Amino acid sequence: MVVILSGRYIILLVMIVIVPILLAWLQVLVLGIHSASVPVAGITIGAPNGAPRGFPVWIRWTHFANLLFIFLLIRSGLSIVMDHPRLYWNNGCTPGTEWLRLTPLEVPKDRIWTANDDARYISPLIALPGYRHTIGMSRSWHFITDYGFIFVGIIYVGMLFASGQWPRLVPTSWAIVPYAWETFVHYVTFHFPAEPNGFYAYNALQQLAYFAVVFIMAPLSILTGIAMSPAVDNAFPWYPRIFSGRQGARSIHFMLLCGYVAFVIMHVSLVFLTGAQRNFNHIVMGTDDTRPLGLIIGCIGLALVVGSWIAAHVVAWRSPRAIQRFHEMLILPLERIMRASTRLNPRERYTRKDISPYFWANGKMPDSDEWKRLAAEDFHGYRLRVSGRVENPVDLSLDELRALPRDEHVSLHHCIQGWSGIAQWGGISMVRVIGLVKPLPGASVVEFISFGEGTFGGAYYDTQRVEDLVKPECLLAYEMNGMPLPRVHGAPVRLRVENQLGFKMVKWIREIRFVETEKALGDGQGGAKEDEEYFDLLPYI
Ligand SMILES: Nc1nc2c(c(=O)[nH]1)N[C@H]1C(S)=C(S)[C@@H](COP(=O)(O)O)O[C@H]1N2
Ligand SMILES: [Mo]
Repeated sequence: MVVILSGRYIILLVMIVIVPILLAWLQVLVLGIHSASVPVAGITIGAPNGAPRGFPVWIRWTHFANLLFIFLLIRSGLSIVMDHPRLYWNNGCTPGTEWLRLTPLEVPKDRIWTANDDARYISPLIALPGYRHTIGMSRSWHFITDYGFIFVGIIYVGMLFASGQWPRLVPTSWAIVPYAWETFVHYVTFHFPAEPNGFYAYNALQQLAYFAVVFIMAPLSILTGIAMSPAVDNAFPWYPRIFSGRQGARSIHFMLLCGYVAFVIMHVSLVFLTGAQRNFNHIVMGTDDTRPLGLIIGCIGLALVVGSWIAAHVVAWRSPRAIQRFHEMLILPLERIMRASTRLNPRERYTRKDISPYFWANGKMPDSDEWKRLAAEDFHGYRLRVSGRVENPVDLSLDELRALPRDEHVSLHHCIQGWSGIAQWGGISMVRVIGLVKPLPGASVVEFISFGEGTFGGAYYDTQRVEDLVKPECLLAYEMNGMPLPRVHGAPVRLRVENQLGFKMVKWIREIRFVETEKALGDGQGGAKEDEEYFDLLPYI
């Protein structure tokens, strides 16, 4: 895997890592090492009467469950990030402005280079499910695991406070900072100190690290995760701005992933370096002794965790549809709420000056003769047919479409792969189209059929619920940034649904049909991407 970090960030990373280490060495050379033991975090984890509390059963089980989930999250997260292996701080994802690139490729300027072309391979040994462009399945795993991770997190933090164990993790005095520094100096200058017995108390640096993971990193992962949701971002455009935009949120989300990996490496190393047998008994058995049992059962637990990666991998490849369904079942309640809530309606808050200088393109350009012929004559012969279960089917030329009332908005586009971009879209609202054709009772789903092909051939199509189409800012767009819709972006007409992910917005629309259900179309999953690539049906997140 190639990692290319932009110059500024190399300097920053070096400063963050090297400077403290140098300072620690300097301190030891000038002042010597203070003591053979590191300061404990100022508290002892005893009950008020001084009796030790140790590791009750809920700590031990949540610790294990967390271990299971965090690895599945990291592994599926790596598959997700490789589908658009570039990280930015700007919403437009302009090539060349990445601060981190996980691909050796520069975006070619002399030909069309889609986001799908840009996806990279990652080994299934480190990612779930790995390989190239497996984002449908990796997202399903990521979101399924999210439920577990958040559930365990709530139990853990709740119990931490309910049981009075919280002083284990939460620093109560600023003295923790110099103490933690002192501990850091010991470690990086290889003066392995005498450690407090972790059954009763942690050293200051250890406490700060645990505190940071539980109370800073985990909540920040959840918050930045939410900031990548199209429904949330287009309903509350102030929210992603907290993280300097959707790409800022994505960058921070990835840094946190790296943070967990770094934490796991250090945590596990220290568990082994400071007395594996005793430490394993603490967290596995809840006893403070040096019998081998904890280590043995602990290793079985670790084997189960590794087994979960293999199992998740096998299920992803053998029964992807089952995972897709399970994911769908879990998010169904959320989907209902998001669909019904008018508070989540998209609300344009962007202005023309926010328009991104660059906008990635996606999908295969149509290469049917029909589309090429139409394109060659600037779509003069194009007719958009809207039919199916409607009272009044229509057949409109581009000029007729343009003669209808025009709507426009500036919005943030969210591709499932991770990139985004702000553009202005002009066209006719779907509400007006619906008013024109008058759907018959029972026509609750609308199919958009493209001139273009899906990833594995066959016409690209996708479906929408009528409830979503009547929401604000849902357009049949024939203009982008004040110009006729460019060919790569879907000429002559494409769909815009601002509370959803990009793959729902069919480009190069040939035909629109009102139907009763998506079940009778294609493989019945609601669209080409859902059928073939197991994309999720909750496009709001
Ligand atoms: N016909 C068709 N429409 C499509 C696609 C496609 O492959 N074929 N890709 C979708 C995806 S994944 C995205 S992100 C958007 C991209 O729109 P853009 O090329 O204007 O950025 O189009 C959507 N519409
Ligand atoms: Mo996309």
